[in-house]
Amino acid sequence: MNLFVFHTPELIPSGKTPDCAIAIDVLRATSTMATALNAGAEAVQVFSDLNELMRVSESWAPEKRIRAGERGGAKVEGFDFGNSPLDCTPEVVTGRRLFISTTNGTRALTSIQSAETVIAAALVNRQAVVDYLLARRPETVWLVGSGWEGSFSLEDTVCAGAIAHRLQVELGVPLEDLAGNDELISAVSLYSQWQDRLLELLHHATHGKRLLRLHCHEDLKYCSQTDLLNVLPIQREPGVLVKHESLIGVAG
Ligand code: 3SL
Repeated sequence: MNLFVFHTPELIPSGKTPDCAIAIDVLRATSTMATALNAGAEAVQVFSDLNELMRVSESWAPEKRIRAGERGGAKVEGFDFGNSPLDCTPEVVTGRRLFISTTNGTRALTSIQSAETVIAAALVNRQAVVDYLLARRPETVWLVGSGWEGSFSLEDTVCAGAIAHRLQVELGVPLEDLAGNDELISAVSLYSQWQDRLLELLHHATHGKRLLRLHCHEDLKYCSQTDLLNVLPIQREPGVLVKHESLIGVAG
């Protein structure tokens, strides 16, 4: 396995696709997607554009859909949800499709949707992602941070490092054997330094501070937890992610 970290979707090399592409938006889109699927949502469908989301979801019965829209950290008027994972309780999401558009996370997923395998990762489902990679062993893996409007985000890179670090431990190989680029090594260093203080790191992050100004303390706490959910959101068709059902015993 050869792992590459790209801090933002803009840094993805053009004209190439990996065997497996992993979008990361710890605060908060991929944390929300993992939580919704874990709580029983039928699927998550992602959109870059809010109007397109409204148009496509219109053909779904209101009791079968949830519309989530976030811009600048806040809920978009007229939508059922903003982008808080804490809204995704089984009572509300079971059997419904989450139609979601966020500032950066859904854009990251859209930018990698042509890869053979597309996954959404966050700290909360880190081990599920690692288990899938260990079972399938894709040759080339991209870990793509969502960043914030084109710039680096601490929380996405630390999550990329958490995934790579765990893989390295489980495979028992030197990091050099896995690292496809320098960014991968720096992501693992970031994680190694902060692994016991992830909530504190999220408080230092620019987007963490933005969310704290919006009173999202509980969201930061939730999203800073590692290996909380055994769920793997995986793309079934472009833009539509479902819960991967067979993490155990998958042949290589
Ligand atoms: O940028 C995004 O996609 C977000 O997840 C932003 S927020 O955490 O909902 O503010």
